[in-house]
Amino acid sequence: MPVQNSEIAKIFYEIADLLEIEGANQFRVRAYRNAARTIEGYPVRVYEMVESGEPIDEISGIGEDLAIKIQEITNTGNLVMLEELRSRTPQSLVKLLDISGLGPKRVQKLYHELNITNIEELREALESGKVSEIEGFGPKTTESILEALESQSFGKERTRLDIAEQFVDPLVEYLKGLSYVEEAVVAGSYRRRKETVGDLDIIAISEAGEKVSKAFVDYDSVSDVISQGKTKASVKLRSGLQVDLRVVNKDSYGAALLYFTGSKTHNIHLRHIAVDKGYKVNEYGNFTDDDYLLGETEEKIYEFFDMPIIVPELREDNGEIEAALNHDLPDLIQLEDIRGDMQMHTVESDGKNTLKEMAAQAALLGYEYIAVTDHSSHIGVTQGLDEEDARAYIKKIKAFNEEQHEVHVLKGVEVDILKDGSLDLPDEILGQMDVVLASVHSNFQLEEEQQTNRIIKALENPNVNILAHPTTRMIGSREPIQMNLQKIMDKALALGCYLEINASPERLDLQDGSIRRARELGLALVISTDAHRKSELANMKFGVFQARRGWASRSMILNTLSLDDLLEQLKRE
Ligand code: DGT
Ligand code: CA
Ligand code: CA
Ligand code: ZN
Repeated sequence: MPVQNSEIAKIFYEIADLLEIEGANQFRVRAYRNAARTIEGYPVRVYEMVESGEPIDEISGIGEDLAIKIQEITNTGNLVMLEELRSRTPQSLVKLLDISGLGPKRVQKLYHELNITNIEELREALESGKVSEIEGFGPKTTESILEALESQSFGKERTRLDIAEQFVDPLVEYLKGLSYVEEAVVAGSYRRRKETVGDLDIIAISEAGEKVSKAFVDYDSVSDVISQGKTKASVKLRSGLQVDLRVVNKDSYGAALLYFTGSKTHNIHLRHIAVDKGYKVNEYGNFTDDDYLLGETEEKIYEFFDMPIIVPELREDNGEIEAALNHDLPDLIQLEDIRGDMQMHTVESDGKNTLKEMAAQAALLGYEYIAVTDHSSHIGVTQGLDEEDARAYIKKIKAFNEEQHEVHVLKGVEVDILKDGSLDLPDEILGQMDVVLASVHSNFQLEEEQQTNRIIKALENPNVNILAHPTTRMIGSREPIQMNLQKIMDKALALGCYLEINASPERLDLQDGSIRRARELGLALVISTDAHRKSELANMKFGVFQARRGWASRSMILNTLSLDDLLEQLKRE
């Protein structure tokens, strides 16, 4: 069995964690963690590069030393260095790092002084009072670790961003509506716009922490109270989603927002910069010794580090801190930049609304154009367009545009890529479309080479403009197909076609790492909702969040162009 990128990444993640527990140099730790992330999201299987003799140290962030280690992993499935690390430091300690409040230093102490190697042993030692006998584990610390152990359920399910969103607004409004609450916002992975969230983290400003905490646990949809204190509380909503609340005063608002927005690795990187300068940062503010310096806003804290504010979507310690220090952060795309939507379905296939209804809704969103892209007929489950339907449909769109509406409708189609890479509608019909999306909707199981070739063959058809939902993954239910995305991106670039960022919150396909790769290659993308009813046109924001997490600028997203410029870009030789 060839070694997958995810397996290489897993080894490097573990090395980073173990080195950190051992107290290794931060740069070394970060190098492994960054390499893990790069390889995890790398569009080509690294073992294939090794096999074919392609230089892996040309992957950004992979130096000679890491390249040799990767070779060892792909050749043997193992890494001697990891075995050595594990013989010094038990692997199970890594799990303890997930407990909030427990950093590498403390984990190391627990191991050396009490021989604690896992969560069960930790719980026992906390309860018997042994932990509080160690230096650096005062009553406050042990209490907060115990609390974290109770409130964090390890390995629990994650919730899709759009589903979490449904609970966020009413809850935040409820808190803001309390007379003694000045401000309430959601931090955590939700604010970083991750595809899924483990729980919600809310920060509230108030002088009356205990009252806020009480009101929070009394909120209508709360089903369980996990903990309730003077400045914090933790609950489960009826949906099963956990929500953590922190109440802070104004002076600490920025610090708390920054800290609880995370990510953890972003925080740790910032803290190291502070320590190097002789300061301390935590969720209460920036300090010299014990003197509070600042912490009111995130801007002030970043400014303190000589950085412009870093938007939450970038805070993954994935190069954004270095970029901020160089004043070289990417100029990210915004929802307001989008001038049209490039994929949607109507009653002509499996959509719920008519062309007119979709166009009217798009006008409300302020769009200049939309592409209506009903399915071809191959998909058994949906009522797709056959040749005859497609001709009638083209006429219908022409007639619609002649009526002069606010929004111009592009004649489009989402044509199935058949097993052999041919397309489900004749070229003569595809040639009459303004935009042709090609999609994989079947034969997900093909092995990588066949799958890749099939997709490339489809792109080679000069009528095709966009590869829609490129990896076909569905969040939480379908893995990406096996494909060489790098090869496909290279091909798209050479042929003058594009890839889609599908904004449907259950797809979000491309993923952030692949978007970042497209950016490096100079390959433009489109963001489209794949709406099947008019309300789903509002999902564009999820695609924009995803694009931002992939460092995408406006200039690499085609549907930020005017209609004329867009049509120009869609032309193929
Ligand atoms: P999630 O909930 O799994 O989707 O991910 P997050 O990022 O929301 O993580 P969560 O809820 O455990 O914690 C919220 C933030 O609090 C996290 O992004 C960073 C910060 N944080 C939590 N634990 C630690 C820690 O031990 N050290 C540091 N520096 N920050 C932490
Ligand atoms: Ca969270
Ligand atoms: Ca949390
Ligand atoms: Zn589709």
